Amino acid sequence: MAGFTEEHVEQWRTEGWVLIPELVPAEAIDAALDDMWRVLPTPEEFHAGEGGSRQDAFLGGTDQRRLFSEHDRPDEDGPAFRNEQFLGQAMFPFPGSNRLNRLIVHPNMVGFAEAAIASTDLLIYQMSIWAKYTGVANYEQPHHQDHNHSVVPPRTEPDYWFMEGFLYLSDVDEDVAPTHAVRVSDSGGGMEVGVRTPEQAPELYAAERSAAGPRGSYLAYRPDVWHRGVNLEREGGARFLYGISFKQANQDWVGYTNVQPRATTPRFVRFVESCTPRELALFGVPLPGHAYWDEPTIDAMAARYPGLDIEPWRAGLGSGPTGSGSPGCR
Ligand SMILES: O=C(O)CCC(=O)C(=O)O
Repeated sequence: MAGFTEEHVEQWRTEGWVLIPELVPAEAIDAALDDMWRVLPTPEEFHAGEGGSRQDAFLGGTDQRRLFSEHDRPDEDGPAFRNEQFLGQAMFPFPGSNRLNRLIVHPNMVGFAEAAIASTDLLIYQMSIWAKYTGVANYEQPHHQDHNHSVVPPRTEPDYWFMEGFLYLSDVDEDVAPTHAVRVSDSGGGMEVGVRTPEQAPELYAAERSAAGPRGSYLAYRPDVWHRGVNLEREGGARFLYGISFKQANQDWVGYTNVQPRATTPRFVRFVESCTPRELALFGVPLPGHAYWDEPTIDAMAARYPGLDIEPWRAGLGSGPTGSGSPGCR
């Protein structure tokens, strides 16, 4: 249990969300930032209009904006979903040193997800960075629960839990839009479709708490938590969150980001080559000893990822599952 306590686990389970300050050490975040600046402008570059093609890519085209047009209520001042709030998503795997990619399997974060969900048979199903820069949009949202991580209405009992999460890649102070969230004991729990404006549900706005925290913090929340994004107020400010979410291995109905379309890119190959079997199991790679593996397939795996330590798979041939994943599942 590194970086978190029993209380953090208990709060996620009973209240639906928890902020774990500095779950990932700030040094690990800082060491990964050069990789992020290869795909997103720094706050200074963005606000000076000097982000070049990264800035253009962030602002996106009209097609990208239209994706969210069902939410578009640009004439309203108050909390609302607005297209521009959702610009600035950058998808794993990232180019560069591989450090930004490695954050996704940081042992403290994976350890927390395993402890809170009470399973070691987990998959990472969301892996993208979301950048917000002051002034791009009015980022103020209405309260809502996330229905967009599942193709069926999420059940809220422990057997069906999954964990949505944001790893903070920048310090998220009060004036750079910490997510606001309501404890399940304050909201009464359960899931309801749609948004709640301050007029419709003043009690949610009165009970909301800010999830401000330093970089390296991890905000973990369940789909039944009412929450909302708020506006960035700091002049020249920005906020960078890494959406990293975990589900149980049999939850086919839960999803968000698919890595498969990028699985043959050099950056993914490099990431795989840096992983242990347990880390790769988080992406669906069968553990050593799984029936999937025979000698030709292990040879093909070694050819596809030449730098991967393939020995655990060879040693596991015919031995049945290894590691602590559920026998035979992966
Ligand atoms: O950006 C945030 O702080 C939260 C955003 C959010 O809840 C959403 O867009 O569904």
